[in-house]
Amino acid sequence: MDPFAWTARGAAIQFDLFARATFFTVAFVCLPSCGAMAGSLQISKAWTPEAQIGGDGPLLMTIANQGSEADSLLRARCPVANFLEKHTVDRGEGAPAMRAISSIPVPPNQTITLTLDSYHIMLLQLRQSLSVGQHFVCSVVFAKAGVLDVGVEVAPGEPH
Ligand SMILES: [Cu+2]
Repeated sequence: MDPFAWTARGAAIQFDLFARATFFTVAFVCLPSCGAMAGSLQISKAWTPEAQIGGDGPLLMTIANQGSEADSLLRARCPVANFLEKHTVDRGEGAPAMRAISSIPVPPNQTITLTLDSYHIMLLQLRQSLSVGQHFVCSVVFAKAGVLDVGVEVAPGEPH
């Protein structure tokens, strides 16, 4: 066997084990749902609907900026998805359409809620199926607040 292929396969298996370990650890530590806080930002009610492996789905959450400076959500990474994008929804002529953007603005002294018809994060190419009640952790990176580890719940709607 080609040694490079073997190495790549070993790395993929290690990553998969890591993702599973993270997934199950969070399931125990983070019930029913986790809040995360860094600097003047607080994230709550992070959730995603159920979805099939290989599919896409929105990652939604509430972000409270209690500071007097604007921040912005630069990127996110979740063990359950191969890629993530930040999206907004354009409403021109015709049907509303999602569009990838480079960052999501988080204005000062405001609480924003990501929704499917406004700013949101999109999980692309899910590495596993997601069913209601599961939990996982995503890293969300902000320009000023830095990295927040956010517990995400798979839910039929916004958690209470
Ligand atoms: Cu989207």
